[in-house]
Amino acid sequence: MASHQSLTDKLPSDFLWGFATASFQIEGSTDVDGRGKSIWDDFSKLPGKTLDGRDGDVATDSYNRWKEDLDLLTQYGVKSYRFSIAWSRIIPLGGRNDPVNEAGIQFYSNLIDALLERGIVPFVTLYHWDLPQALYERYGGWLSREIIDDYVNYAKICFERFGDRVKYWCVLTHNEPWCISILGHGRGVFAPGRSSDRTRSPEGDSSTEPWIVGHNLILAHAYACKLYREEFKAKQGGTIGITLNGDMALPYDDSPENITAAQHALDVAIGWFADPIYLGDYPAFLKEMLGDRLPRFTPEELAVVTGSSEFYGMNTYTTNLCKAGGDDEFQGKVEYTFTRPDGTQLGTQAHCAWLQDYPEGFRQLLNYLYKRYSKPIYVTENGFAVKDEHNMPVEQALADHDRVQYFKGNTAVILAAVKEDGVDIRSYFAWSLLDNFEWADGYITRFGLTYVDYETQKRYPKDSAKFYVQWFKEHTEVEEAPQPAEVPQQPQSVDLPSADGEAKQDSSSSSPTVEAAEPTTTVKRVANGDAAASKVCACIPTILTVLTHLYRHP
Ligand code: PNW
Repeated sequence: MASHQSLTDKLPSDFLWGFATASFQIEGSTDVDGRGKSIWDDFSKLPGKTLDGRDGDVATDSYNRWKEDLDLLTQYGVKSYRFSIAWSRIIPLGGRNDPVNEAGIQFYSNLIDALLERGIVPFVTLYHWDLPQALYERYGGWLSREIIDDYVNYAKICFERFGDRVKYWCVLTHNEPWCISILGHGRGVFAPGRSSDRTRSPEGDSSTEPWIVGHNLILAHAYACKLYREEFKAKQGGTIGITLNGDMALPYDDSPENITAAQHALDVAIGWFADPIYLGDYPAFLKEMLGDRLPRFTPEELAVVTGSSEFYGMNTYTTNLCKAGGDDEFQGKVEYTFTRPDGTQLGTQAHCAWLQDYPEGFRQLLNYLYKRYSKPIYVTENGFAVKDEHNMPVEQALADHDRVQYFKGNTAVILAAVKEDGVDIRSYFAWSLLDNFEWADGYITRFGLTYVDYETQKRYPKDSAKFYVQWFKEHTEVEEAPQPAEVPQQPQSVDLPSADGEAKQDSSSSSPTVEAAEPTTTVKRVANGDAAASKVCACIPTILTVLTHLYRHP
C-alpha cells in the first residue's frame, strides 16, 4: 500500500500527532498533595494481580518529573500530547458532594499551561481506569447508576477549571470502556477485579456485571457530553468524544460462519459502545446473545446517547482471525487466533499474547469504522511491546527493530487511508511516550518509544521514537501562513542521541537524560519554536502588503 504514495503525499499541517500516556501508569506519588486512593492503588498491591508483583506507587515518577517529560516532548517536536487526569486528585473521594482538591487541580493546570507554552496541544482523557476507591466502596463504582451524576460532576469541574485555557483540546470521556467492563468486571484481571471465577475474586457475576458497567459508562459519557455542549462548547470551542478500544476482526477463512463470526466479534468489541453512541441502538447480535441481561435505554436516555460523540476515538493494536465457536460472550462466542489456515502467523508476535503486528488490518479497521460510523477518526492509541525487552540490556532494548517495523507499517497505513481511501483521520498518538506501569503486566511489558530505567528513572529514546518523529516531520505539511511562497521555511528537525551513545552514559545520575545522554549531539529544538518563528517571518510580506494598502487608501 505504501508503494502507491508519492513523496508529495503529506498529512495536513493541523494533523495532531504525538504520544499518549495515562495518569496511573506514569504519575506515581499516589499519596501526595491530597490525592485520594484509586481502585488501582490497592488492587495492584494484592498478591498475584501484577506479573512482577509491583504497583503504581512510583511508576515513571512523572508527577515529579513532568517538566522533564515535557522537555522530551519538545525535543521530539510533537504537535500534541494525550494524557489523563486522575479523578481522585481532583475530588479525592470522587462524589458530587465531596470536597474538591485545589492541589490536584493546580497540578494539571500547570501541566496544561506548560504544554501550551511549548505549543503542544493538550489532548485530555478524563477517565483512564483510576476510579476513586471511595466510590467503589460507596456503591460499587460503575455497577451503580449513582456514578453517572458523580462522573458528570467531575467532568464539569474539569471543564470549568481547565477548559478556559484549552481552546483546542479534545476532551475524551472514557478510555476503553470494553476493558473497564470485561477485564474489570468479567475476567477479573483489571481493578476492581470482579468475576464469577472464585479463584480470582470472592465476588462478582461475569454474566451480568460487565453489561451493566458498560451501560453506565455509556450513560455517564453521554450526560457529560450533553453538559459540555450545553454549557461549555460555545465559549470554549472544544471538541468532545469517546475513545473505544477495538481491533480488526477478520474471518479465519471464507466460510460463511467465520465471516459472520468476524462481524460478531466487531459487534461485541466495538459495536456494543459505538452503535448506541453513533447509530442509536445496541447491535442486534448483542441483544440476541444477552437477552434480558443487556440493560436497555429509555427513549429519553437514548436521545442523549445518540450522537453524543463528535468524533471516533480509536485505540487499536492488532488484528484477530475469527472462528465461529466457543462460549466466550466477551468475544461474541468467537475464537481468536493469529495462526492462518496454512499454519503461518499473521504478523510479528509482541511480548503480550494478544498482540501481533498486522498493518493491513489497521487499514481495514480504519475503513470499516469510517464507513460504519461516518465520523472523523482520532487514533488515540497504537503501539507495540517488543518481546522480552525487559530482559535486555538497555542498548539492545533501544534497538527496537520490531517496534520500528510496527510504526513503519502503521504510519504508512495512516497516509494511505487518508490519501487513497479518503478516511478522515485527524490524529495519531503512539502508545506510549514512556515505558510505564502496564496494568496487570506490571513493568514487564514495555510499550514505550522511550526506554525508562526504573532504577534511575532515566529516559532514553528508542530507535522507534527516532523513526516516528522523523516520519511525521517528513509527512506533515508545514503550517501555511497567508503568503508563505517567498519565505524559506525553517527546517524542522530533531537530532536525537544515538542508542549507542546513550547506552554508554553513566546511569547513576537521576537527571533527565535526552540531552545529557550525549552532549556532543546537537538537539535542534523543534517544530513549535521554529515553526512559530517561521510563521512570523512568513507573515511579514502580508503585513507589509496590508500596511501599503492602508497607506495608499487612507
Ligand atoms: C490499552 N487487550 O489497554 C490502554 O489504554 C493502555 O492503558 C495500555 O497500556 C495499552 O492499551 C497497552 O496495553 C489495553 O487485552 C489492554 O486486548 C488490554 C487490551 C487492549 C488494550
